[in-house]
Amino acid sequence: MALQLYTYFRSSAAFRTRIALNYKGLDYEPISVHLRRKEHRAHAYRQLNPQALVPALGDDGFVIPQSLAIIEYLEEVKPEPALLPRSPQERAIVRAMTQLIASEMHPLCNLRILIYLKDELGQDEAGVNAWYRHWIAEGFGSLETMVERNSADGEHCFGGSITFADVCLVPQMLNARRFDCDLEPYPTLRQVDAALSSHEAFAAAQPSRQPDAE
Ligand SMILES: N[C@@H](CCC(=O)N[C@@H](CS)C(=O)NCC(=O)O)C(=O)O
Repeated sequence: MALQLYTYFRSSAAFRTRIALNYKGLDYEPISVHLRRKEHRAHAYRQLNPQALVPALGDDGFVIPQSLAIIEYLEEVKPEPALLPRSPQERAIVRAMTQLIASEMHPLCNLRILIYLKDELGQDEAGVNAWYRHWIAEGFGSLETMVERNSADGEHCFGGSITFADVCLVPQMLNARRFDCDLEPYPTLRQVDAALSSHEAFAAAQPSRQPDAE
């Protein structure tokens, strides 16, 4: 497979896809789309991804936007090593955790939301930070309980192996740290995050290790 990943080092949604690609041992060409320079809004990128967001995955002429669609696609085209458990019930729980992060938490804390709060709604830095920290606490509060119930070893969100939920957790934890969110109330999430961060698939996907890192 000749894969291209439209990515930005600091993008947590792109970070998810980098982890999944690494975990499955898939080579890809990273193509940097600089968000602060608004390269994602340029006509050429919109032609590829009308939503003007990163990531997007190119595969043989197809361009797939949305990080969850990308990781589901990778799971289908390269099922092993698996990022989903075997039973439908277990898969559903993993997808529920994944969506808690990617569909509930992340969209409220995304760059364009923070810029809108500041530029259009006149919020100062303290206001924007309060918004960010509120939604992180809402999401991680629930996720802490779910992971506590479902992790078999305290090193994975679900069971005893890496799943989509782990792929989404690590980037969201990094984001939360960047915004100085209080992570003390989430000991299980901190423990899982620490265990996963030393795994090479996660370490190599870190923003600081990307070719476009600043
Ligand atoms: N639901 C999308 C979210 C993608 C997204 O929001 N990407 C961010 C970077 S993490 C982005 O491109 N932001 C540009 C902007 O907000 O203008 C996904 O999972 O791929």
